[in-house]
Amino acid sequence: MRATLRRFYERIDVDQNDIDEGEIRTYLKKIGVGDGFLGARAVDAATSEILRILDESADRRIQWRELVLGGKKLLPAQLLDAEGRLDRSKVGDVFESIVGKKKKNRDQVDAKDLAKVMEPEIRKQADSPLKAMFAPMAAAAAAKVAIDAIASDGEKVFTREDLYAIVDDINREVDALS
Ligand SMILES: [Ca+2]
Ligand SMILES: [Ca+2]
Repeated sequence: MRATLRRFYERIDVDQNDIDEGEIRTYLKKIGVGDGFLGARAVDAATSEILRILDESADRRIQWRELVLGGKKLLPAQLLDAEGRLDRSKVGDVFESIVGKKKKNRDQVDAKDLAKVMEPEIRKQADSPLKAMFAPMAAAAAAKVAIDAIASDGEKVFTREDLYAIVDDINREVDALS
């Protein structure tokens, strides 16, 4: 089954009462953000980053509305148009740019492929040398979250069709709010 923003939200919000900090941590560990060297630090950093970009109301919880309005920020920034809306006409080019240098499996993107594309962007946005130093770790975490949001249920890779589907799904949810 293709991914939807609603099912992504429900995977994280175990008790069906907003997404809280503990649920973010549990979720990040489940998708492997805490694996390996600096794992605990990666979970802390990714939790703070997710709250920073999504928690508009600053109550350290993510309401469904906040995910709908901010969900696009979990996807590669190149998908956004000048108005900050996800632009489905960019999906083909963005997908090509991610698989660009791959030699095999060019019809699918995994977390490592995506981290390579996200790292320069994260490094550019880092406001201190320390944050820039952790760009590879941040990119690896962001890529794992993005893969989980975009890939079909149970998959660790996404295809061009998956990317079209989640872009359409998020835009539909944004329209449904207004
Ligand atoms: Ca919850
Ligand atoms: Ca909130």
